[in-house]
Amino acid sequence: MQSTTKKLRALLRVDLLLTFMPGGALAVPGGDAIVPVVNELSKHGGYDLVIDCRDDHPADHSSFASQHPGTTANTTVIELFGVSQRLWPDHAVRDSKEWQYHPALDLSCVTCEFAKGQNKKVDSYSAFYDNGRHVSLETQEKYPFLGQSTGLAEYIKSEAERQAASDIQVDVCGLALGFCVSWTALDARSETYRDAKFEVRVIEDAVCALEFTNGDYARYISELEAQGVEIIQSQSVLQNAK
Ligand code: VGL
Ligand code: ZN
Repeated sequence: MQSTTKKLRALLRVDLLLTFMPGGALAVPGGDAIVPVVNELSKHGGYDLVIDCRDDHPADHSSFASQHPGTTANTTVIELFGVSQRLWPDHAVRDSKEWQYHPALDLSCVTCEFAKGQNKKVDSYSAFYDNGRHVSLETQEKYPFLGQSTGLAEYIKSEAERQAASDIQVDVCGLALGFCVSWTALDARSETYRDAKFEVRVIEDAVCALEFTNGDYARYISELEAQGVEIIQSQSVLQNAK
């Protein structure tokens, strides 16, 4: 008898919101150029799950420089409940215009959406867990709200079980490399299913980076590769889906 093994394949589309596009409050230069690539992948990449991950902040989120007098957006780094926090311009405020998806983003093949960054006390770059996940146990015990799951890992694993898949592969695209894309990919890589790590890939021509200093891009890529995240191009996904 021929044995068949199914791999569950998920595409995570990170933060394709107006707020991160040129003209938005936390614009990623060139961020809108990836939208057609993301659409193509979503439609023709052969994915079992296409998941939108959405930054979803209250207006007084503590990652906003506006909440901390005397600080500068994009530059100042503070400590919040024991977690290092770069401060940002007000962005992705729930129900605001900029919280909407880019109008050219195809939503027709989206399986579901996961929100992050809803708790004003802690930021959430990753679509899996808030930024408090990586602090010491001592700090987590002091601030028990740190390190919450969004439910994304549980959802992907339950879908894999339901579809009788033996492995899970997660592809990550969207904005911004270095922050939400990288943290999401690295958290995915730390997950296991049936005793194996998730296979994780970042689709390089379907992401765009927020760079502050020379060499940031290369550093982001090497940090991903060091954790076993594969860097691939959309063409190879589309070719293999045929
Ligand atoms: C992001 C900073 C703050 C991102 C979100 O999408 O990369 N970066 N919130
Ligand atoms: Zn944010």
